[in-house]
Amino acid sequence: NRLRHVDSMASLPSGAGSIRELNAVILGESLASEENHLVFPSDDFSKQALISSPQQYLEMYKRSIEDPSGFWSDIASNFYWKKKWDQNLIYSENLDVTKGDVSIQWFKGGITNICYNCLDANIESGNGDKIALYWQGNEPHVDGSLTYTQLLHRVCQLANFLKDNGVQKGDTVIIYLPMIMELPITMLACARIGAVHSVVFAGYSAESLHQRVMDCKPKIMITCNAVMRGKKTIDLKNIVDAALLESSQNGITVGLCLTFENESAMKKEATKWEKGRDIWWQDVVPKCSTICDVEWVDAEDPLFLLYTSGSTGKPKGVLHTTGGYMIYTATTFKYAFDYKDSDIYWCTADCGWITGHSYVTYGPLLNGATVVLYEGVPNYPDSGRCWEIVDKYKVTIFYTAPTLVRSLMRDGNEYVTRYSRKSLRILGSVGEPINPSAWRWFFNVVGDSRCPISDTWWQTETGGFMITPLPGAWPQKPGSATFPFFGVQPVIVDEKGNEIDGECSGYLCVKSSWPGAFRTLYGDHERYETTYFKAFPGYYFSGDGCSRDKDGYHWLTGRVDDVINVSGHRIGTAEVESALVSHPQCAEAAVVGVEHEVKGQGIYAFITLVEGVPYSEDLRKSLVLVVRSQIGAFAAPDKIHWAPSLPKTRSGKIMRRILRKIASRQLEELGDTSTLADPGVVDQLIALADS
Ligand code: 6R9
Repeated sequence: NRLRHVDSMASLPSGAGSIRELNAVILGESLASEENHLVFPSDDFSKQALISSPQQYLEMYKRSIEDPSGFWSDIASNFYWKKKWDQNLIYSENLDVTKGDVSIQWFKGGITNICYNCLDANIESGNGDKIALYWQGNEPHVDGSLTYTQLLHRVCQLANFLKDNGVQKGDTVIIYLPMIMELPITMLACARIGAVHSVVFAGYSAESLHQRVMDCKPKIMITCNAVMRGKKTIDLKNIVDAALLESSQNGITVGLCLTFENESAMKKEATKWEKGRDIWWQDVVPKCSTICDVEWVDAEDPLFLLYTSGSTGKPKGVLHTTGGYMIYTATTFKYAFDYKDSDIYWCTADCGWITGHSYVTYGPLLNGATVVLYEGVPNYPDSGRCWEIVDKYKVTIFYTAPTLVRSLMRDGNEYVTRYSRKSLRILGSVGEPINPSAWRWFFNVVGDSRCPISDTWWQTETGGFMITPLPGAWPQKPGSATFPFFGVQPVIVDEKGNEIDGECSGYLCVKSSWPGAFRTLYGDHERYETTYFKAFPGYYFSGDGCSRDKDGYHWLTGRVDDVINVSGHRIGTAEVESALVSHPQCAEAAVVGVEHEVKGQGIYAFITLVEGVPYSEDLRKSLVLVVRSQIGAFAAPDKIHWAPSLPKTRSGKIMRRILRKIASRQLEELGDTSTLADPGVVDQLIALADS
C-alpha cells in the first residue's frame, strides 16, 4: 500500500535490453507512445549512470521506504561521525498533530560537523589540491579559485575570528553577502564552530533585513561594502547600516559588523563607516590562524535559519539541523545529478536562497565537487554570458531556474549556439514548474538534445530534492518532476485530506519524515504545526497542488496558498500588501499573482486610495517604490490596478478568486458573484482595468 504509486511498475522483467526497450516493457505501450512526449536518456548515458534503470531505482526506493533505518544508516556510514547515532533509533517522528507535538529527529545522539565533512574529510581522502570553488566575477576578466585545502584555511581563519569575538555554539550570525567566495566561506565557518547562520539574500531591503535581525538577534553581522550586478553598483553597506540603526532603535543592537571590501565594486574609502562597530574583514581575518578545531555537535543541533515567505506578512525562520540535512543534501545531489568526481558543477542560484545552501554549498562540497560561483547577472555583458562561463570552466552540470531559461529563450538561440557547450552532460531546473516549451528549448538548444534535465521539486522546508528525475533511470516527460527521491512518500489528497490514487490531482503532501526535513520555525513551533501539519493531519502539507498521470509521473501545478512565485522567489501576497498599505495614501491593497511570460508569475496589485486622493502616475510609481524599499526590487508589483473598492463577502473577506480572474482578464469566468456584499464593485473594477 505504501508503495502504491510504483506498484503498477513493480513486476519488472530482468535482463531487458536498452533502457528504451526496458521502459517500453515496464511502462506499457501507452507510455512509449508519441503523445506522452517521452524523452529517453541515451544508452551511453544510462550505462554510465549511478542509477541506470527504473528497476534499480525501484529496488532502492522500495528499500528506502520499507527499511528507512537500514537504507539511511548505510549511506550515513560513509560520512565522518565523531560518535555514531543511537543505533536503535535512527529516526523518530510524529507528524500527526492530533497525537501531540510535531517532532522530527534523525541520527539523534550522533556527533558530527558538516564543515568537517565538507572540507577536512575530502582533504584527508586525498582531494586537498582539487578545486573546491571557482569564482567568476561580474566582469569576465575577474575571477579566482580555491582548492579544498585553501578553502579550509580561509574557513578556519574566519572561524577563529568569530570565536575570538565571542561567537559560540548556538549563537546566530546574519550573513548579508553577494555571490563572492566569502559567502560560502562564512557559512562553513559558522558551521565549523556550531554557530547558526542566517543568510539574508543581498537583494532584500533594509526593512526586511531589520525584520530578520529583530527575529533572530544575531551576535554579529557579516557583509561587504558593495557588489556589481551588471553595470549597477549596489551599496550593500548602506542597507546594512539602515537595518542595524532601525534595529538598535527597537532594542536589538548588533555590536559588530564585519565588512569585506569587495574591491572591484567599491573602494574602502567610499564606504560609510561606523567606528567601534564596523571592522574590515581584510584587516583582521587574514591575521587569524589557518587551523581551527571543530566544534562537534549533535546531529539535531541547529545548522541554519533561512527566512521564507508564507501566507502572513511575517517571514518564517525555517530551521534546519545538522545530521539529517547533511546526509540528505549530499545524497540527493549525488543521485539527481549523477555526480562523478570529474564533474564541474554550476548552480546559478544565490546562497541567499535554499538552493544556494543545499546545492551551491553543502551538497556539492560534501561530495568533494568543484563548484562554480558567479557574482553577476546572466545577461551581462550580453545574453550569452552563461554559455561563456560554461565553456570557460568546462561545466558539466548546469542547474538553474525556469525564469532564466525563459528569458534566454526570448533573447534567441544565437547567444547559445555561439558557444560550444560540449562539456555539458546534465541540466537541472528548480524554483517553479518548467513549462514544456521552455523544457524543450533547454533540452534541444542548450543541451543539444544530449543532456537529461533534472527538474527538481523541493522547498526551503524540505532541505533537499523531494520529487526529481534520476537522469539515467527514467524517460522524462517535459514539465514533469517525475518520481519521488529515495525515502520520500508523496501523497495527493483531496479537500478532506483523503489520499487519492491513480490518475488524480489535489494537494501535495508527504507521509513520514525524511532526513532533510526542517524541524521547526524559529521561535514559533505553533506556527510550524499550524502551517504545515494542521490542514491534513498526519501529513506534511507542501502548499503546492499536484497531479499524477496514469504512468505515475508527478506534475506540480503551483502554490495553492497565498504565496506568489516570481522568478522562482516565494513572495507572500500579505507581505506585499502590508508594504503597500504602509504608503500614507493607500487605504487598502489586495495582491494576486498573474501569469508572466518570463517570471512565471507577476505581481498584480489592486489599490484603493485614501478618500479624496486622485490616481496619478507619480502615485503609481511611489507605490511600487514603497514595495521595493520595504521588501526588495524582486517583489515590485508589475501592475497597479486602481480600485475604488474591493470585492468582499458580507463578512468582509476579500474575494481573491474574483480578483485573480479580473487580473488575468478571464472575465467570462468570474463565477458566482452573488455572495458579494456589493456586486457592482466588479463592474467598476473591470471598467478601470486598463486605465
Ligand atoms: C527550492 C525552492 C518552493 C516552492 C514550491 C513550489 C516551487 C520549486 C519546483 C517548484 C514546480 C519544481 N517549486 N521547485 N514547482 N517544479 N521543480 O525553490 O524552494 O524557494 O522554498 O520555493 O517553489 O511551489 O512550493 P522555495
